[in-house]
Amino acid sequence: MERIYLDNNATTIVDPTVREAMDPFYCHMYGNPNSLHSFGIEVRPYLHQAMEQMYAAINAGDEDDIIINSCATEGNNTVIMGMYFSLLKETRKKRIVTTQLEHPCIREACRFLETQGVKVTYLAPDRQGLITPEMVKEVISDKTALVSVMWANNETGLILPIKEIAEVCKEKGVYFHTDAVQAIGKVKVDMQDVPADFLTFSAHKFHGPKGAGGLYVRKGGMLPPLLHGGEQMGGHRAGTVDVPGMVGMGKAMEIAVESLEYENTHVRRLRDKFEDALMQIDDVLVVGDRDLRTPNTVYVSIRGVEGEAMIWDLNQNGIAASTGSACASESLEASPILTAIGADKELAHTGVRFSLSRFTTEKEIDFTIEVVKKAVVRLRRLSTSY
Ligand code: C6P
Repeated sequence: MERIYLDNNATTIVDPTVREAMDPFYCHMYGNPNSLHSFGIEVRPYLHQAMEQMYAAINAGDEDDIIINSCATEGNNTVIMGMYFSLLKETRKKRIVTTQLEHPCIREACRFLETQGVKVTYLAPDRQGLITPEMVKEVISDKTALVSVMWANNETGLILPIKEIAEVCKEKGVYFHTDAVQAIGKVKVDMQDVPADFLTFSAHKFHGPKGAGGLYVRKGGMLPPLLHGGEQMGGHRAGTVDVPGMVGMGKAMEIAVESLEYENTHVRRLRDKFEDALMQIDDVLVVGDRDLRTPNTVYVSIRGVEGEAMIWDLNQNGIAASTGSACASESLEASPILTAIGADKELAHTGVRFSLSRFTTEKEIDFTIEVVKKAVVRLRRLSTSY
């Protein structure tokens, strides 16, 4: 049975070109870039090139920093914990503003800080699933140190008005962080246009390797390190640099930006075709206006069909999708986003996320449409509530 991968918001296939770029750094050029001998020296130009690729991909300024780390969870924790030690702990600024839409690595880091006396506001999305600049403006006070709002939501694909939210924070003199994990390669990310202080990304979400991530830090906004130790990353993140990971992330980011047009035409067309077919089924709700979403994502709720049951039927047919965030896949809680946008309890248990990529084919989408239609008929027949 051929398998079909429609869970690209969880992780992506490594682009073969990226893998090729990484390959020499495992068994051939394996030196530690901090070493003074030829093994170390020979890898440095490749790291420099990877940095250049990342700077160019997000249009970072020469005086800005990108701290290479292991994943978005690390980047996001570096910002939340770093702000705690540099500002929240020692000054009268004791507040963080974030949203109910954030990934657990923001939410749980904030919850931990609440145990340390920090006050956190978790903004609820509106009925469209969005956070507006006005909502942010309303809750910022002179005690707010940091606002953290994701650029694109991992479950719904909804794109938040990050430029406008960043501008509100700048106007109010508050640090602004955005988790751009689901935005890179899907929307244009231009740090000259968006006045965010910190931005997080993770290579495995844009066809790069797992275990490599980055944290953009605007000039002058340096944070204390999360990992203390050696002088790597200018002392901002200790630990030997994962050379293949960094090279792969640079290459993947370059290709992701070059593929933006393709994502927004070809991938979008396949997504829309799939979504149109879903909408032909009775009692189906797709969350969020499609023009406000990343071009690869559909989050659908099918009345009478439990999300887990649909995932099981899809999996039996070789199709991979998810009920939401991969890291919450074992939780039987109702989807927080469906709950937040006001879906009733039954509907909130029926969310299924399909996320495409530039490697998804039309044939795969056509096959998936047929499988979903059959699964809906079968599962609704078994349902006691439909
Ligand atoms: N979301 C999903 O299925 P890591 O794994 O640390 O590189 O990325 C964490 C992360 C942070 N922010 C956002 C918006 C994310 O989507 C993720 C990962 C996956 O939705 C796995 S839980």
